[in-house]
Amino acid sequence: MAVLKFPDGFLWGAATSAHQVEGGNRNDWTEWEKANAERLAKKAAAEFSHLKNWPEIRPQAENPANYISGRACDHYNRFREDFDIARGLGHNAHRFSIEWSRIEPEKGTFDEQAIEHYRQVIRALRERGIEPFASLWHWTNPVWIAQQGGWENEKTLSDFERFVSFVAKALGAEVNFWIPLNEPTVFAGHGYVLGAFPPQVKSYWRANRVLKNLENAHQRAYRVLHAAGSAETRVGSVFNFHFHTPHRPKFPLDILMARLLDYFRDLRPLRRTTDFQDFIGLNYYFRDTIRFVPWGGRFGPIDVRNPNQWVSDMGWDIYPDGLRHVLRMVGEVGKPIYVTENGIADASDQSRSRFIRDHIRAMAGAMQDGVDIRGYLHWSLLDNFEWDKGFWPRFGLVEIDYQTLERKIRQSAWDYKKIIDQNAI
Ligand code: IFM
Repeated sequence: MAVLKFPDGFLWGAATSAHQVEGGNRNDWTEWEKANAERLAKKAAAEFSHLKNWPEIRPQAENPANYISGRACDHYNRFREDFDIARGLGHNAHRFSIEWSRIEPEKGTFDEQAIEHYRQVIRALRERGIEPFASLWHWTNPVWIAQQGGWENEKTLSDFERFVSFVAKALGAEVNFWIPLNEPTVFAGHGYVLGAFPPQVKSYWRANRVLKNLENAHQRAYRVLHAAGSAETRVGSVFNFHFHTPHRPKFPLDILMARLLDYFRDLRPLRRTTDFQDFIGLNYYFRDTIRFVPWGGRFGPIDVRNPNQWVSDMGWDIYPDGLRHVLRMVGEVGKPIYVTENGIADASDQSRSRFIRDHIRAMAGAMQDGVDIRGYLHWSLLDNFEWDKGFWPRFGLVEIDYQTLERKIRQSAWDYKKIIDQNAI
């Protein structure tokens, strides 16, 4: 196979989010975890017993403690050790998030120590030659925000703007790449359509209001970050993209449904905020093969019929070439793209090296097609707390022993390093 070279200065690294790795948080998710851990453990069999690895995950998935984020990876205290690992693995970029509930635990009360913590995080990255990508909202909210109605309440827009402004003034000189929001459609879909995430609403109408508010919040954050930043400041939110492909490739209704999902599930908030994105953060995980059905599909007339030849521990249909497709689709917007997440739940680490290689090859293919891609951040640096699934899904380049908090570098992390060192695939 031909060797594909990446441009000099291409960014390579990994991503995390505060709630999933830090430990010791107090936000709307920690409240929800306490209230829902028993329920999640009870319904685990119904949800996951079809998975091949059910016997291995079962003890954890049926244990309520699995659903409490607790001390997570204790990354809040061990970030230097973790960044030493990232540097040793050749990373020159890292995405992390700043936890709003730490910075502003009560409305209008800002915690200087918390901001100092993130200043130290950013400096620790820079000292190791790693470019920080700072997310400002990765799904968690301070409890007081949830109490006032979260993202359904327009007041949250000005509250978020004030938080962003505070962070931008404090850290604007130290960060070039800002990500105001992570995956707004996933948040709205899981929290307000499927009812799987807090606040467990099932209403398209309310989901739509949340999405609109988030789009608006992004635009306000964009202005604030540029006003407080420098000529180097770059602002772009992160969007998750699925590869939707028709089950019957020539059947018009399957094609139409796949294109509708592209738009409503993935593209809409991006299109509505394009003028306020200096770059696009693109996340890609799996394929959904779409079939029109008159009734009873996963989304009404839309059903998902994946071939599932290669599945992750979570049952996601892995399809590396889908990354090339979504990159080409998003490339049409005409902004530079960073792949800000791409990864696999793979506890045995049997598939991760191939996953990384095949996806990076697909990304290189999109670059050959003319798409302007500037970096790749793998999800994730560490095993972490996978939201309503808890701790059993293992996404890390680095394995965490949750008893001892020992870090163990997986073989796939070294295989990824080879690609990084060569800057080629
Ligand atoms: O863990 C999540 C992350 O928080 C958002 N994007 C998808 C990842 C894997 O599910």
